[in-house]
Amino acid sequence: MVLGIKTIAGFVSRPFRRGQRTRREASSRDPMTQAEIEDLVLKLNKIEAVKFGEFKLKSGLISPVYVDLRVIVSYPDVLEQVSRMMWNAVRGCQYDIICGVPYTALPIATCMSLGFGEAMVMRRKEVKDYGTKKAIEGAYKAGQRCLIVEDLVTSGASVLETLDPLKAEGLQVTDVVVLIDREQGGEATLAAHGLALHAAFKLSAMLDVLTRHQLVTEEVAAKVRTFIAENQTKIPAPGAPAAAPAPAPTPAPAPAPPKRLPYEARIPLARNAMAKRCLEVMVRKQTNLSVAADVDTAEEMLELADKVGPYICVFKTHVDIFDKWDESIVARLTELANKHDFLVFEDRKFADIGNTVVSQYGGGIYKIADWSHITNAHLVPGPGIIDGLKTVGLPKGRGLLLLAEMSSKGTLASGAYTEAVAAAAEQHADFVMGFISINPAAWKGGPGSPGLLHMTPGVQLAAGGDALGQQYNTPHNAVAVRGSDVIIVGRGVIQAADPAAAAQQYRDAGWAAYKASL
Ligand code: S5P
Repeated sequence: MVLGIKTIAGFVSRPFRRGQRTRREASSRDPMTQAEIEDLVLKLNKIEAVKFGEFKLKSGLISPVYVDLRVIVSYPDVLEQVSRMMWNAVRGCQYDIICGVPYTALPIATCMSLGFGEAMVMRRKEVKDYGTKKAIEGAYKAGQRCLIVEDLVTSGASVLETLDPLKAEGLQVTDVVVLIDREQGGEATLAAHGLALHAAFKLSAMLDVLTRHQLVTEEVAAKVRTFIAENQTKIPAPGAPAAAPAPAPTPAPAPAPPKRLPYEARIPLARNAMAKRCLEVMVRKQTNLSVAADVDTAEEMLELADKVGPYICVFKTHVDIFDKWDESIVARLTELANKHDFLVFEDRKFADIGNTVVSQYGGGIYKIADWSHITNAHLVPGPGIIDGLKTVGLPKGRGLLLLAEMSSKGTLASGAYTEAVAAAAEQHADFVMGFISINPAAWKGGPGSPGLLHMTPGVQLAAGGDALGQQYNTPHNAVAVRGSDVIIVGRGVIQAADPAAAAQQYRDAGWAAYKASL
């Protein structure tokens, strides 16, 4: 105990010896020197907080660089230096309290608090019961200014997860400090949310130091630079080349229940135009329900669309089960989609080589790409199927869902197959808007980037199944436990005596599950 006190006292005294009294005397902070950055980068390299090689990220991407600052808790000198440099990085910022993003940044924020007299609050990572447990712990008042402290920023998603509960408590948040900016679009995303990013240094500066000291070869450095350039999280400008999404920084397994960014926070993270539009509809109409119109005739389908339209974000069709199909049906369906503000999803489940799916998607009797905002495909043939569908769908602003898992008993879409689908989605996120999935919270590499949507079939108010292998889960299980974004309900709605009332019931259940999992 005595030893602990001595250590803390020694630490506290250091900045004061340097002429730094309180954080309010902004000008008394040391400007960061190149030598200091160099010194810390070499230390981080030595303790293996930064590694080079091949690392599978949460998103499924293989990254040539891996930065994991969790290890610094075991090196007090490094932890002290990190917190001092981050404190110096927010010279001139005005704030009353600081809040670390759990978990890696918590000890850093604590050190800033101890070393510089910063009052700190903590965000709970899991708030099990909204009624009794606070999302933010500590002493604070609404209207105070809060600085967010994070170890590194990639897409900015984890910072945004902390921003919302702080704002919900009435705190003002305008600045974020990180040790390392991975330069993958996080700064722009945070700026779009009114947050200024302050980084002690950037990943490129770290690479420069390590190459200069011959700890990393020019070849590896070039590989990392290419990876960073090609994996930007920013939404590309119209006509810009496709970019894969930013990887999450750690390959930790997804927690249960899954942590969830609000749909609105994911809109700027979606890089496919239809994914963005779908999230916008969901937020606007407060629904995450898709109805599967598995009825026999086109007239029944149109009638159903008009009835359930107000409660859904997506209307799913199987065009090849209707009794007829022509341009007037397309026109009426399109009119209903506009009237009720929903998207049409033709559940075609393409599964052929790229060259063939081009004709199947764009031509034939159905000309699916002309009227269906969304379609889906299996990845069994390999990535050529995405390339083929993309040539037809991307110019029309369409979105593709990849079948990563299926709801039916004995499905072969699991394990390594699901992982490969997740990785392919990340690589083609300009056109792939998300997945048909069942339990993304359990995916080995995590559920993928927050810009991708998960739509889940096999949903009814009571769990169970049918005689032909369909397996049902409840809306709560699908959304709040298994991490889905959109529930797809067929017979639960279409076989109800009053499909509109049933749709309303499923809409309420799906939305309540979403709210509970925020
Ligand atoms: O794995 C899947 C994928 C899909 S798209 N399992 C499914 O059931 N579907 C579709 O979802 C299926 O084709 C049907 O249109 C709907 C489920 O209907 P329900 O009546 O069982 O709710």
